[in-house]
Amino acid sequence: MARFDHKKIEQKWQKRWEKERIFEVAEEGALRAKKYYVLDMFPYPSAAGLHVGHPEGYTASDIVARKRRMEGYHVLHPMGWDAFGLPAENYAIKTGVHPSESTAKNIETFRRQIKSLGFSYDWSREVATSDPAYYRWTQWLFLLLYKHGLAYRALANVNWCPSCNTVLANEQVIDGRCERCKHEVVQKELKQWFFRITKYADRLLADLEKLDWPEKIKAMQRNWIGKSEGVEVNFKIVKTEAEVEGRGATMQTSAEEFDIPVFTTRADTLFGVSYIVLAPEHPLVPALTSESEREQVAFYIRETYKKTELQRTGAASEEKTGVPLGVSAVHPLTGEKVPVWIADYVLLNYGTGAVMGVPAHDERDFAFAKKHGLSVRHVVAPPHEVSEARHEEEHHKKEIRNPIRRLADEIRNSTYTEDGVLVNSGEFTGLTSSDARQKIADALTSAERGRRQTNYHLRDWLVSRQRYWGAPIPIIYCDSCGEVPVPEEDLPVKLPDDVDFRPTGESPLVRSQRFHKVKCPTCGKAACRESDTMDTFVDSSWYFLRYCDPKNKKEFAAKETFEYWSPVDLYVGGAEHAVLHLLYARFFTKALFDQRLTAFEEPFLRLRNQGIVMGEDGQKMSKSRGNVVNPDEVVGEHGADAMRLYEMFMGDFAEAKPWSVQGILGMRRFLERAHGFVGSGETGSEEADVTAIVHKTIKKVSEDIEAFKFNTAISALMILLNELARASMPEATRRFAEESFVKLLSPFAPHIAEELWERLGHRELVCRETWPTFDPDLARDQVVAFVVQVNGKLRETMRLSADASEEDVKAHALASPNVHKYIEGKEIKQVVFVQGRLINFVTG
Ligand code: ANZ
Ligand code: ZN
Repeated sequence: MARFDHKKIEQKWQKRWEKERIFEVAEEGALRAKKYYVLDMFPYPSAAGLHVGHPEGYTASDIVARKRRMEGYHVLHPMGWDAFGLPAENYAIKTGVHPSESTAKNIETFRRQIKSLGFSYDWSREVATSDPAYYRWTQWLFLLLYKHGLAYRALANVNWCPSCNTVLANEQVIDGRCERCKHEVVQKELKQWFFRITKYADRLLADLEKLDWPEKIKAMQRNWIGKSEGVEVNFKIVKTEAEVEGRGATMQTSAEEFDIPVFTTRADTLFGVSYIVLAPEHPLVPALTSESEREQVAFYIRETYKKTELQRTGAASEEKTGVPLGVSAVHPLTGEKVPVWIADYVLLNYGTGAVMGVPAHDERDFAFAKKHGLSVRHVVAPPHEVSEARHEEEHHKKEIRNPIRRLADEIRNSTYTEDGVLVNSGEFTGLTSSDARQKIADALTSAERGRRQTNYHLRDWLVSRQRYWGAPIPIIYCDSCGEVPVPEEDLPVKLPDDVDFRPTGESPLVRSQRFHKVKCPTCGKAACRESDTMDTFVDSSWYFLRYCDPKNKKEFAAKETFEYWSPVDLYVGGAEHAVLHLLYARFFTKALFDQRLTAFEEPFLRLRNQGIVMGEDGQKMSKSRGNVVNPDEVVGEHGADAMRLYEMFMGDFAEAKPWSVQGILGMRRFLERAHGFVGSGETGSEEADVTAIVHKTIKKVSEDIEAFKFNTAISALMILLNELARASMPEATRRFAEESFVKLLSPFAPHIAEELWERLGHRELVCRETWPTFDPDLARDQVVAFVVQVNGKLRETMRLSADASEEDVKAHALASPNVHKYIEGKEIKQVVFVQGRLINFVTG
């Protein structure tokens, strides 16, 4: 038998797949067949090249794609490049190499590396987001959203990285620092483009229920959307003329009245309010501020602008700064007056930008009250304390009239943030928190002092970037016409290549006169182009649609093909995209659905995330640690099939796991054994029911692939090979066994599988064969006759699975009338159980 020369085998079969265009799917004819769209998250073609983490997901999706093809589906399995982005631009700034040049080079490396692993991609559908033929449609999508009021420009306080000279999205700010360069982020007010994703908050939340996604990812999305149900409570502020004019406190003839709504999820704590606090930027602050406080208020507001949202909303333990406005607000139910403050821990753009302070039941409020000497009133007590107090009254100290009131008087120097039972809360005293929330909401509503309100934490998506290497935003500004969308026939708005893209704080595109200075498409007067580019998440959140019809010049996809392939049946990629990418893609899909451009509301029906591949030392792979594994070396030395098998054998697909050279050698040995055995005529001497073993393996491998348990599927293949090598069997059985083995192996190790298939005398490719099916009767576990005894006497025999548990066998035995009549009315003192053979009940 020939040596297992993986290089030769890989080249031979990769060439043949390519030449016969095996993995290209054409629509003609396919449109009536059942389809399966299996997608990988496309990579950013970094200068570092492919990481061994990439092929983990790619191998899994390839196994499913290959199995589906063998099951008779038309399979769309594409690959492309998330090619715009900062690293290429930063590299250009450092080295002078144009981003288009370095990106093209990186793509070439990635493509070569990915191809070397024998994935069954339809390369005729490759896309790159930096290609004008692609971003023309990114711009088209922008205009579509614009036309429907889903893209708008607004002045916004943005996170600004002074080192990268760019705006950062909230999620790119980690602990107040730029995700990329770790420089401290500051706030800056700029006109920015936004996508109105908040309009879809409720649908994005509700439709999660329809998806077969990891529960963890759904939970992260829910949390990000952050639906919060509560009440808006109006506090009235009466500013007397004395306060209005800053004159003597005796003149109170004319007075100004303001209604300040606050948003709370804890209406049950309403009687515990000891102050009201507004966000410093709240528009009513100047009007509310009393003369005596004006200076210190103005100073505090200026200080607030220097802080990022993260610094403002930090831990409760951090110092809670703030200043009083010198006015008071009226409690809507008690009429009591409480002071009004501003503090930066309250944010302007959530809820109403104002909060009722309840120090006894909220950590941040507590910290604030302690620092500023504000009162703390407990109005919710832990349920057990309330029941103890009640108990005391009934049984011991009859003289205590109202134990709940008494509890409230024991003001503790701490917070109680859980739900409980209301104390010291007027007519609501004694209610549980959840009852009280309803009753208080009703009371406020009927008194017209409040109303129920639902808020979402989700913010609109800030999409403009003051950078070069991205898709230009297709808008023109004209002095006479204002904001003018670029007419569709003028798309794409191409990135100029003569730009000095070194960052200065303004968009580099402004410096290309050719690009920036244009004629207004409406009136023809001199105008200028929007010079910001789009967040690369815009490019990468609709690419899965383009794969359906990647060469179409007239539409983003022809309706017929598009509706055939979409939505994606299986999406595989890293969990780091749990929130943004997946949420944005879902938003686009819904926006297109509303314009009747798609027939589906969710883009990815099934999602699976791979775990991270760590270095051999169990640490994250990084250049500085020197534990990075180079896929080229692994493929070169051990072969693509061994690498693919090992990626899948490492452990639970979704879990993080360390790389191991020993592990890959094990896979290599398995392949060598398969290469030596299949078609060799070599035979063992053991008697075994080979047919049953093969059927069981077909069942196991088929089911494990569906369940993403690739490691146990590979184990089953290894066991099968061992059994075959030991067994003696007739020629026909041997043929059936070997062919089944090769077919089952083929999605995992496609190159060697083709080679072995050929050796078995086939001219056709194994990847075009039919996936083997199993006979359920043969695949069933071995059945044996169990002996059931009562006190050592045979009373029954039962046919059960050889590995049935004691519990199972016991249940079956006791259910038999033959056994039951000897046991009835007696106590079972002991049970003797012999696996696969016998059960004996000993009675007293
Ligand atoms: C009174 C109260 C008492 C609160 C209590 C909590 C506990 P979620 O669940 O995130 O919606 N809040 C409301 N608007 C705010 C803003 N703009 N900036 C900072 N904090 C704000 O949180 C709602 C709670 O967050 C609200 O309920 C409010 O504090 C605070 F024992 O009101 B609560
Ligand atoms: Zn004009």
